Amino acid sequence: KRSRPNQQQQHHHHHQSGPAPNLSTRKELYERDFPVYKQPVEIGCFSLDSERRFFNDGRQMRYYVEPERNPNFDLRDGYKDRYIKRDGNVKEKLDHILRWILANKSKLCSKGAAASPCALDFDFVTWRGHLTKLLTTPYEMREGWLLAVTRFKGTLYISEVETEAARREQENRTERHEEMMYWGYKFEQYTCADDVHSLPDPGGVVNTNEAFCTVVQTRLADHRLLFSGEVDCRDKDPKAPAPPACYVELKTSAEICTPKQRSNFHRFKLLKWWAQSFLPGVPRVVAGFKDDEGVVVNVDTFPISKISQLIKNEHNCWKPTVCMNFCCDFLSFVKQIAIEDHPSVVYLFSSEPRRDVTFSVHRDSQYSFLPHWFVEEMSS
Ligand code: 0WD
Ligand code: CA
Repeated sequence: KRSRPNQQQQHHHHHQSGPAPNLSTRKELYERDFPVYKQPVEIGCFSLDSERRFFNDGRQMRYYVEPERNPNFDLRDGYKDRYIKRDGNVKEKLDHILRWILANKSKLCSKGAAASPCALDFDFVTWRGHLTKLLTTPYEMREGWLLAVTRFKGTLYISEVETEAARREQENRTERHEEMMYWGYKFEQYTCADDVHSLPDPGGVVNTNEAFCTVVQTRLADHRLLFSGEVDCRDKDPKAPAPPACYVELKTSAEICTPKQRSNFHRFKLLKWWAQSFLPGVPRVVAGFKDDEGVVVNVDTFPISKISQLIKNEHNCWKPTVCMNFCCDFLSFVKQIAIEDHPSVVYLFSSEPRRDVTFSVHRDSQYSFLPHWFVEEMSS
């Protein structure tokens, strides 16, 4: 059983008073020029099959088949009898990304001194989803996060730790909520085909173990990043641009009937959608708007590059530059704090809404996440 991180040693310094200040999440502090964010480049991909086995290839790639504008897709169909749900109790941490790194070791590693046989040319390795959480932090009023960081051979690995609040929410999920989580995957099945020339198969089984993930390289200011994110499907046109520009992100959202609903959609949903797809350079989100019965009543495409204009009329709305500057400053903060280079040392960063980001240090604890098979192979 793990102890709660806030019972561990805490550091509560302020800027003036010491070498280890916490990081503010106040949005006003991040309203600066947009930082340099290099065009993300896909340097590889991997697939997870129906049994969650890893493959260093794109076998799980799917192809987008544009639906009608008003399709009436029944998202409840198959929930009881054609749904295989991934086991959420298995915490995979960074394992799949680490497997991908080992499978591509020869092209990634720059040989250093004899003492460090393989050093990556990256400052950070993480999931895209963790970076999305960082981007939205200055606007997050409900959920906190815990990010574990380990410095190993100069690279900082970032892996999420489930918060107590998230664990409780998962345990207390209603049957209705459980079913609604299926709806997003069902929408994917209505709009994705397994092959370039085939059509979607709404009569098939939805298996959420299956995934196709892109691995991208980019730079945010002076932070060299390697991250991976799950991609729903790609444009099937052979003349479509190369990845990630051909990728399509699929979403479902409640049908918008009132000005209040539209405003909330702009202020909260579009922030999450923008952050998630902007990071890997996925250019568009296709959204299925569903009614309370789980029927998709209309479908709309949102180009990521148009989202910031779309929200400009919204009062007190989020700003992309705040998201990116906060993420950038958080990564600088991590570089400054996570000094000791050791695979079992974890710097645990903690965020709660409207609070500064704090951290604590843990040696050989339950937070250590770099597996032995990774540490050993990177050391030889
Ligand atoms: O804490 C996490 N987020 C972890 C994610 C811990 C361990 C593993 N993963 C991995 C899985 O291998 C999964 O394939 O998450 C991968 C997706 O990573 P991501 O792209 O960085 O995550 P995110 O951007 O949050 O989610 C992308 C999609 C989701 O689609 P929507 O449209 O709902 O954003 O990945 C799915 C989901 O379909 N997804 C997950 N699949 C498996 N395990 C998970 C998860 N923990 N979280 C989201
Ligand atoms: Ca999706």
